Amino acid sequence: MSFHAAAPATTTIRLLDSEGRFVETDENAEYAAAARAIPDETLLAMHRRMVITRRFDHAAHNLQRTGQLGLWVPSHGQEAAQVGSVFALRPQDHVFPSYREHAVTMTRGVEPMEIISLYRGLTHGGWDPDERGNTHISTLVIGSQTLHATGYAMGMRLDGDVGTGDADRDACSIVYFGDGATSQGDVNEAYVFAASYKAPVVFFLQNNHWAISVPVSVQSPTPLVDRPRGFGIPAIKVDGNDILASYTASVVATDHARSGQGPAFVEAETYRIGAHTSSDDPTRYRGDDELASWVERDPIARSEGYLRSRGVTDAQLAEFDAEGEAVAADIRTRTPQLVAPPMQVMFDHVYREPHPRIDEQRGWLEAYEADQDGASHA
Ligand SMILES: Cc1ncc(C[n+]2csc(CCOP(=O)(O)OP(=O)(O)O)c2C)c(N)n1
Ligand SMILES: [Mg+2]
Repeated sequence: MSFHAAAPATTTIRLLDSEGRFVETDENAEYAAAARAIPDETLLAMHRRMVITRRFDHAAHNLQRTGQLGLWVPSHGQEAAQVGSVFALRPQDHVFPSYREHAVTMTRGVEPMEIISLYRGLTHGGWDPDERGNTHISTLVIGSQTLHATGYAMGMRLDGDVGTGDADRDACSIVYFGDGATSQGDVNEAYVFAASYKAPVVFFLQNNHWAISVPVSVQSPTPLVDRPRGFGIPAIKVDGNDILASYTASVVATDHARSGQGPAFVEAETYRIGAHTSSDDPTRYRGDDELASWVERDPIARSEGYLRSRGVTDAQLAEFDAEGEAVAADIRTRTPQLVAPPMQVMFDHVYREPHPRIDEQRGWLEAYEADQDGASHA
């Protein structure tokens, strides 16, 4: 399915209604055909990942409320957008997440405790992309990861890793960012470079309607999906709480990028059910009715409805709940046991190679600590 032919520009691709019933229309026909071909094992694997992430997210939030984490960034409500997109990736693709993509990073092999350690303030990002499915560390500087992903994709193109037709070689990068990030200069510069250099990068926007307390209507008078089109990047909007739409659109977008035709863009319309972070109180700026209308479109309930219509049993679904509970129990046990590393490690990953200014600062700290030690023994 070609990106341009896939659907009219004004369509929001939706394949599951709020009860999880399959919806087929003239406009979504190509996506519907692709969705019907998804094997049951993939549907189950995606559902499992969503359920585990939701349970992990709640447990981590509770750990923050009991003082075990410095901060938590909830992902509740955005599971289908994240899981559908990451399941479209191949091992050789590279992932550039922001701070809320727990389902994405865990699917690529990041350990739950690595995410927990980050939000306990014990690491600067804490994993090696080479060992974690080419998952680069979470970027908290809004939008800057779009440039990292674009630059990486430009390199992939220079290396000849696009358009060879070899499924194990052709690669793309995917970058996750939010509606608020679209207002950053970095994001728009990334669009320019990606389009000009035909970089194999997929821009995956999770429009969760809020940038902390600023509604998306303030970010742009035009639909966000129209912006990349102005830069020459083909773009599609999907119901981001619909796992089938998120997955099929991401397959189309990543295939487009890997084929050498240049960047692609997916806007997944979703909603942040929880607070922006554990430091935020959303009742100060949004109403109960808005929240309730999105709770009704819960991505996990819709996926579950669809799976049941395909004959998945209570017992199978209960297994995923049990797995999620085991992950939650594990982080509850292990988080209080985490040990703070020596202060010097904060210099370790500033640069990949040794750097004289960093060595100088590390040396200063060591001398200072030795001096303090000496003073306390005097
Ligand atoms: C460059 C920069 N400016 C401001 C901030 C403060 N900040 C943190 S999160 C956020 C809102 C981001 O909203 P959005 O892009 O929609 O992502 P979401 O949190 O909704 O997932 C802001 C302004 C930041 N981290 N980096
Ligand atoms: Mg947002």
